[in-house]
Amino acid sequence: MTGDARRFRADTGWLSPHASPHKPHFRPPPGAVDSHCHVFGPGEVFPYALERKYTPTDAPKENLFALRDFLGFERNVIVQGTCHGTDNRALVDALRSSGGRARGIASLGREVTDAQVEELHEAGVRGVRFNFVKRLVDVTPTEVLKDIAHRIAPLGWHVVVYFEAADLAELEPFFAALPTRVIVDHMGRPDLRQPVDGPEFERFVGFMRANSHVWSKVSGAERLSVDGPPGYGDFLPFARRIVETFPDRVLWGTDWPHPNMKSHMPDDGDLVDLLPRIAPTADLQRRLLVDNPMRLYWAKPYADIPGTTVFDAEQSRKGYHLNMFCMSLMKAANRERFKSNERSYLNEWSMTEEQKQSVLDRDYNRMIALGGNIYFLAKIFATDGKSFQWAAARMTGMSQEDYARMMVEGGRAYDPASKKEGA
Ligand code: 0GY
Repeated sequence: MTGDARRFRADTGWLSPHASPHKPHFRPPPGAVDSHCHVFGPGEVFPYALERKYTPTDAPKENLFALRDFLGFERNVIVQGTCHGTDNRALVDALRSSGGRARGIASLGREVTDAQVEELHEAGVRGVRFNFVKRLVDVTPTEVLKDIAHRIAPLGWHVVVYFEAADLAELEPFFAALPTRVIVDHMGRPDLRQPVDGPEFERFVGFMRANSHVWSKVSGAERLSVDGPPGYGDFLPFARRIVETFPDRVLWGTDWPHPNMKSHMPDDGDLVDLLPRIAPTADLQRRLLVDNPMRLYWAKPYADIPGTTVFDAEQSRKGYHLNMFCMSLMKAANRERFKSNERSYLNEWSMTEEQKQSVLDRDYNRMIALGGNIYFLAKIFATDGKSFQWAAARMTGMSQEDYARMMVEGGRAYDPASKKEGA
């Protein structure tokens, strides 16, 4: 392509993102993820696709990352916009520049090679987007989409789907049969003038209820609301119903830079301020903004090794004060102070209440889950006059004698009930 052809002019009347959103009053919990946003271009570097249905103003990664920090988020999930077609280069570039703080959802054509999919995975892509909104794309036949879904499933990726509420009935069997999790953009675009318990939204809730692999983004207030800014009042009961009914299957995102908005360009601070009204408790907020997206996008491949917690950087950060408390017990004077009043000594450390309680309970498995490292925790049981063997037996729920015999006889597979090696 020549230099000239790379100069793009945004569509007439195109609305650019808000230049100076206000600082949200709501502070997202630590580790919050904006799970639906885009990067567009810059067109000079990453040309827009020939088959696009709109030409936006550039919305580069630098602006997205600055907004992330300003709004109080830590991570992004960047969704390939239709204006880039199946050319994921702008997305990959943003992911690679994010220092591991962004994951991506790509668009793939049937011609994509396994090597290309591997490369996308390595860059941080964790899903593929199927778009059924006719004003945005020439819809791809479901047979092709099914093939793609089966190719990406072994990587642990999922499928993000975007469709209009009226098309759910027809698409439902296809979504139900997909071999991966299915994440619905903007609650399947309900008509907010209809009641929240009316037939259209009941169909969507029923669809989620019947399909435990289906999740929803409770985003898109600015697109769906008829009431409009700043409160987007008609959006709230719909989003809140989904959050309260499916608290472990919801995500939220800004949808920056809000492509194709015609009525207004939202202030992203207003959108963040809707969160406590969509997810009214701290627990729901943490699941929506941290736990769910982390599970979906930053899951550790070693997180489910039975009986093992890998002491990685995250655990180390989490357990820092707990482990420093343990190290303090190296000094006899500190051991004395701890033994004379455990609670008051623990209160000198900026540990969480849960960490303190786990120490008081001598619950070593809990301490490990909360970031404790056994080599530091050893200072606690040494202070109690106990050995490593005593601690290991306690953590596995065995007597010290059975534990010792198991180790002598070759390790974990020993079954103390039969006093023999297990299967
Ligand atoms: C959204 C919604 C829209 C556009 C796209 O990829 C896109 O072009 O997602 C829309 O126009 O409704 O989620 O950003």
